[in-house]
Amino acid sequence: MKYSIRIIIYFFLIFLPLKSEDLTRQLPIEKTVFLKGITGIEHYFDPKVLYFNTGKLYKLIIKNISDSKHYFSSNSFSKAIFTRKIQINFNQNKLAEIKGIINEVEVWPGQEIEWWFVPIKTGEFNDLKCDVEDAKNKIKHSKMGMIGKIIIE
Ligand SMILES: [Cu+2]
Repeated sequence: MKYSIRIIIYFFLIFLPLKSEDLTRQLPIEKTVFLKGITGIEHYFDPKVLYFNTGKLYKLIIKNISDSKHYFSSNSFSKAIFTRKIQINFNQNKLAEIKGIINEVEVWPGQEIEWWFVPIKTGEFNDLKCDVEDAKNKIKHSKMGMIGKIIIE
């Protein structure tokens, strides 16, 4: 009898940690990417390289501190993650949550959004770009240097 109780306890100790959990309900790891630049001169992501790990929940704040609107667009990255939501805040209050598959976001000057996601696939994604056209010289921001890389390990 004692022996079988011990077996049951061992069974729980071994298999309980393997119980699956909802990965989208973890405490998020916060990261910020700034959209920077001056119309007619330069546009860029800061940092230009973003790192993430699979299985972790991230809250990526995409913050536009420039004088132009910008895209944060990477097709291959969007296929390597599960998006929990895009959250839009206004004056520290939640304004909206958008759910579903997101490929691209556009952020206006002085504004920011939060992209909540869990990376599910590893890889090096070189297609991060902004294809907004510069209001002065009519060249795409990506051609003026607004490109970047996302690495999921
Ligand atoms: Cu741009």
